[in-house]
Amino acid sequence: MAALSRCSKSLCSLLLLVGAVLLSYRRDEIEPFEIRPAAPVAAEWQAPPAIAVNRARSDAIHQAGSPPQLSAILRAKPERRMSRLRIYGIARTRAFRALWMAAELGLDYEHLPIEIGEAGARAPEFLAVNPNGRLPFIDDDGFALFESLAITLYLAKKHSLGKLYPASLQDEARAWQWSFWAISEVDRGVNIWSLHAVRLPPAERDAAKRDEALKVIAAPFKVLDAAVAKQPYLLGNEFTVADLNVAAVISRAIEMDLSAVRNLQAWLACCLDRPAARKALALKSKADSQTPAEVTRRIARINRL
Ligand SMILES: N[C@@H](CCC(=O)N[C@@H](CS)C(=O)NCC(=O)O)C(=O)O
Repeated sequence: MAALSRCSKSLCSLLLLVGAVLLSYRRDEIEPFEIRPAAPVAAEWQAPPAIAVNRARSDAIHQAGSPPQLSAILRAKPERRMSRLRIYGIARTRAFRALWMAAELGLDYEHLPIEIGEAGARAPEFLAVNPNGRLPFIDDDGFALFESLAITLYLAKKHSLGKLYPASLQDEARAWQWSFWAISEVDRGVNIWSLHAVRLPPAERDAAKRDEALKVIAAPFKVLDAAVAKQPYLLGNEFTVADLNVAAVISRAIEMDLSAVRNLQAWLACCLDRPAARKALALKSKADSQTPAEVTRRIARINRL
């Protein structure tokens, strides 16, 4: 009997030992996938300190007036210096998109028409506000943002929810759909076409690049043509941020032969005829006409167009 009890005791110890080994093995196995509780979220979101620092740097640029081009800009428009919204980028660039949206919304903003590259957006002063180094970017009362269509979507949602910016979840998603579509399907093609058909000096235009660009945009243009054949605007009967984004991205296509896509042509002309679009286009045309050939060459080189 005593032998039996000794035997069952050692059996129990053995089982406990095996159990402990198995448990520790399983813990080793699952630990990397363990889900830990998230850090508590503050009741009200606060801008991280870096953004405040950036705004301070952006203010410092204004006060110092550096680089020289910027001090000239500031001298020309002293009354606007206190605007909460600053739009950076000469209107010839994708800054045109942000300028159009700001005009649609009737915003009080300050436009800082800085150039691309080392002479502007990639100068240390501007990289401090926008490390992405490309145009456009905005500083909205300390909130820094780059990517042209993120800027237009942000401004429309902030100032025109339910009008220029759709109120319903599905329409909002369709506005994103068209915006991402424009950036990924047609932005580069239209840009290459415009450089090699219009903007570069005639002797430097590359016909092969121009024709290839037309081939690339042909299919997406048919998609857009069909979308605006069945209704006046991309989301229905009203002009929204979806129209502004797509029309702004392909605005230079107004100079193409669009006879194969008549609905697109009529829709684009209608969007670009809006008073706010005309205002932004006037800035863009002026900047285009003042752009020396050397800068146009640099645009083609930097952006590999
Ligand atoms: N996807 C970006 C593209 C920005 C972009 O490429 N901007 C051009 C001017 S239109 C630029 O800054 N190029 C000069 C460079 O990359 O240094 C946007 O839509 O904002």
